[in-house]
Amino acid sequence: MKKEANGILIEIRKGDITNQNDVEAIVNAANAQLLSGGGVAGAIHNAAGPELVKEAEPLGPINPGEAVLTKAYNLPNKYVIHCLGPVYGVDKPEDKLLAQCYINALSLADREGIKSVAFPAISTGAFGFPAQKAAPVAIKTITDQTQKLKNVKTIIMVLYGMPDFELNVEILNQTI
Ligand code: AR6
Repeated sequence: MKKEANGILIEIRKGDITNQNDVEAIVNAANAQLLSGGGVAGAIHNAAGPELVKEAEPLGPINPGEAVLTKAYNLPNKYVIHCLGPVYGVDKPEDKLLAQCYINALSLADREGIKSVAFPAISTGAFGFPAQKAAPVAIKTITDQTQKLKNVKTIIMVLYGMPDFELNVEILNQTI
């Protein structure tokens, strides 16, 4: 499902973030130490290979809402943008910190001249942010940021499961 805002394409996809062959940068739902882990981070590090952790770990630790950039190694992308989402109920205010992930990832991508960015649903797995609360924050923040971006032309949300995919489609339809 695709919509346009300020000349930028916003797409909702169902799929695996490590399998986005047409995207320049994918976003990692990282841990503070920028190590491998479970969920998205584990899948990204497994697919990228051991070079990724060598580049990423010295850039950490990062704070909730922060984003840093590395190469993507064996992934089919050029870059990985590592974001630390808030742990729900711990890092507050959760909504603001989650929005900062999307804002900082997109502005970093834009500064680097990156044209397409794919996000997973940051914080909605191990970090416990309810999907129904995270989706409007993600979609609204992405839509707001389209006013500021010069280089990024495509922003994709990649949802792993059908309920999350349908939820994000509904929220995008309500937003634009
Ligand atoms: N592609 C797309 N989405 C995925 C994939 C995938 N391959 N795998 C899981 N998801 P999570 P967090 C969904 O836990 O909540 C890690 O251990 C998943 O269903 O990856 O920010 C790190 O090391 C969920 O909806 O990220 C951190 O310690 C969403 O992606 C911690 O978890 C995010 O789930 C980060 O937790």
